[in-house]
Amino acid sequence: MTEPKRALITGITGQDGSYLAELLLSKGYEVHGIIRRASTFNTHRIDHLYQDPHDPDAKLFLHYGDLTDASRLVTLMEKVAPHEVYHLAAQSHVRVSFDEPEYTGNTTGVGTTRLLEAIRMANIETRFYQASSSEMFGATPPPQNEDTPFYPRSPYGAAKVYGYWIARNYREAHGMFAVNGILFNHESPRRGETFVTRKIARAAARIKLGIDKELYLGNLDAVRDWGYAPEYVEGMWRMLQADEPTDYVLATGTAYSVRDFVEFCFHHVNLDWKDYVKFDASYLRPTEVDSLIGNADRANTMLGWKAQILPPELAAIMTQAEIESTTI
Ligand code: NDP
Ligand code: GDR
Repeated sequence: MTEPKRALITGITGQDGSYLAELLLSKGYEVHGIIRRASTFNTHRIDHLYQDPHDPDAKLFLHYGDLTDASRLVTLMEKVAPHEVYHLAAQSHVRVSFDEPEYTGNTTGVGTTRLLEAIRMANIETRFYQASSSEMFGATPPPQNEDTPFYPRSPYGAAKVYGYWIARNYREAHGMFAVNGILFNHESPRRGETFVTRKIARAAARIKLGIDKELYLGNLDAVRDWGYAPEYVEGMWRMLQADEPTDYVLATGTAYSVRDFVEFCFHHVNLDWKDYVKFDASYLRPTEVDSLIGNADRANTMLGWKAQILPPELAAIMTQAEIESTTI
């Protein structure tokens, strides 16, 4: 019997990590995830996947570790010896990165170098996925593709540009199979509650159910290209199965504003959003990214990947999930 493929996922407790773990387990992989020690449980997104490690058939294994702890990353690479590494861990909140720029640089930026260097130090042959972001394009006008120049507008965006180039450098300098997936916003019912789509879907449901009375938001004019997260983790996997390593944009190619997304969610629960949405300047960013609209032609041609779920349906899925999971 051939040995199953082993994958190591950083950020397995996050939105994407949880969907990717599901996908890889369904494909027969042995999945290893790095989790942070916290004083409260932080594994709720993957609890349904938990397997007792004593079970001889167990396929999911969790290990404590942190992107700021280089020596731990080396011992983990040696121990797991993964065939594929999906590097998803990051301080991923753009607004928070203005409050914590140094920490964001240390984890989201230099954390990528620590992981790449851990692979080299452990002397293993592996394929590496870097979670790059449309935030790297920042102020460069849409449409954006793999050749669009970067102009980051936040400490988060700047840290991701560093991560992009260090991954490319390990590909070019050390011959590593390192790939940048430049992903535009992708959402789901598992999205963190402080990102705008989940915040809106949750509020629409809670207002409908009589729990909340209003929703405070910042800039309603920002335009984003929102896709559905489970489709995007499939794209990540396809990138690492290609014959040659290169970089790919994943996006839907659609353009809707935050205001449009508010309308979709409130429409789903038959409410007029104008009666409930209020402005709070604390949600504005010192420098905003006005418009991100991706062109995913390369992923379509080379990987056969195409987004299926578009923002109006996405908003309905997310709002319905909130209605069903909220207890009054
Ligand atoms: P989440 O914020 O949901 O998850 C982030 C993950 O990183 C969590 O598992 C978190 O652990 C972990 N993490 C944070 N800091 C550290 C650290 N110092 N050491 C170890 N682990 C850490 O992000 P998403 O799932 O949405 O995104 C996945 C990746 O893709 C991120 O790198 C993000 O920047 C990037 N990205 C996301 C896009 C999106 O639209 N979702 C678009 C483009 C890029 P814990 O649970 O303990 O907090
Ligand atoms: P983004 O996502 O910054 O695009 O980063 P977010 O949902 O935080 O913001 C999207 C847009 O909505 C506007 N906005 C608000 N945002 C939040 N969070 N809260 C509010 O109340 C609010 N009101 C208006 C923002 O100004 C912004 O224009 C996400 C993250 O997942 C990154 O990790 C990832 O790299 C990018 O998507 C692609």
